[in-house]
Amino acid sequence: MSEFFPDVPGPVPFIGIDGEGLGYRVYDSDQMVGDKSMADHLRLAVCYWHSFNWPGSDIFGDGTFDRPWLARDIDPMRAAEAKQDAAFEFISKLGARFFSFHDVDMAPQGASLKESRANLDAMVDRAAAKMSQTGVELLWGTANLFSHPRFAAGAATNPNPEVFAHAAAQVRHMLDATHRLGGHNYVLWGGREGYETLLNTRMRQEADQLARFLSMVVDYKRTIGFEGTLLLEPKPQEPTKHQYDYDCATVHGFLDRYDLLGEFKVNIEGNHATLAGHSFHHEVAYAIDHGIFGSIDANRGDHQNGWDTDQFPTSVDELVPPVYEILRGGGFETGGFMFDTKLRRQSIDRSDLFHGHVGGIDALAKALLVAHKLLSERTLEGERDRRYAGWTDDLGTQILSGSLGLGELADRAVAHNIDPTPVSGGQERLENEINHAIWSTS
Ligand code: XUL
Ligand code: CO
Repeated sequence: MSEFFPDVPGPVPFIGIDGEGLGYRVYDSDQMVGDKSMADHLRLAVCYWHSFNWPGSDIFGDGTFDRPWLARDIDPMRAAEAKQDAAFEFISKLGARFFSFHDVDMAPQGASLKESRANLDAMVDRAAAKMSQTGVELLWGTANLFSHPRFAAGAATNPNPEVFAHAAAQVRHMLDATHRLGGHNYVLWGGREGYETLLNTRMRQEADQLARFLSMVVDYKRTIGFEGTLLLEPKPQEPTKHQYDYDCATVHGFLDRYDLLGEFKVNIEGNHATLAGHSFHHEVAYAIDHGIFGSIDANRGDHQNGWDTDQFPTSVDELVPPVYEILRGGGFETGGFMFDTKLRRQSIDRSDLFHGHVGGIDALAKALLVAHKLLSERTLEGERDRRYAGWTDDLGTQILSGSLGLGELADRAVAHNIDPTPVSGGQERLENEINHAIWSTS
């Protein structure tokens, strides 16, 4: 079998900061950072769709990339095999431990659900063999419930229950496939679980449908003994005007309302956080603090654009805070950094796919080193402890334990003339500490 990336003959090497050519300048997979290697901290994954199943088209223009298996005149199963060969060649040369895929990325859709299922089963068998040859593992599987016209008005939230049923068939099958491949997680991104206009929408009805769908997924997971984590991926809009899984706090409230807390965690995407009007830092900190953190889709947006550009995450400044919160929370359990990233349309050399991933991985590795330093020196935790110290003293613990009511507390405040002196939040000093940690970490 001929190689698709002959210009990258073997595994991408670690070349160090002054190295030349294609290689990792910071990411040294076996280097220990605290008690874990870089590879074990970052749990890197490549996505099948943007990297192998997208021709480089956009809404104004055709595909620009050299992806021969996407040509129209090839037999669909032979095309899927060529794509899979190239994907596994890439993932192993890159040295990533994991990959992720949608059902429709890996196998062509047939004329019926049965035929689609047979196609996917054949490709999953082939993937299983590739995985055991290369040691690559599945971070997560997912079903594409947004591309086909039948899903234009949503999948689980569609006004037509037959669409719900079709989606159930796809999800059941992808859960089976993910389980068969030893997947560590299963993702549901509700790309069209939302609305285009409220004029024709019953929001409460759609929320009930979505919750019912998710409960069915939980039950089925138990039936087959799948032990991976179920993840919901928040996004506020695009493609729909409004998406119900808007951000982490909205997903959290939804899970609580429908008694599904504990069954799902979140898969946070950097660019989805910024589309929701939050920072990536905010979304990760929220999830860590509320016990729903699961995994990351690593990418970034463009500060001038209001859409999902899915660029490679190259800004260490932007990565340090979220990586810090992940470390503070104890790191990934079943999740990882999955590169939900797209090349720019002009990046047409085959090796550009390597450059994009290598640069993003190096930026994450640098952020990891800085975050580890900040955590081990307690730069932020020391500050946070001091700032909230009152809540571990008598007054704070009595308020939080519920032993004081509003009247008693007010009486105490009046009797002692409680009149606290404002203290500095020290924001600039802390921002400088972060910069110092970035500049001084090698
Ligand atoms: C879309 C997105 C998806 C999900 C998987 O914005 O991020 O690729 O990650 O369906
Ligand atoms: Co994503």
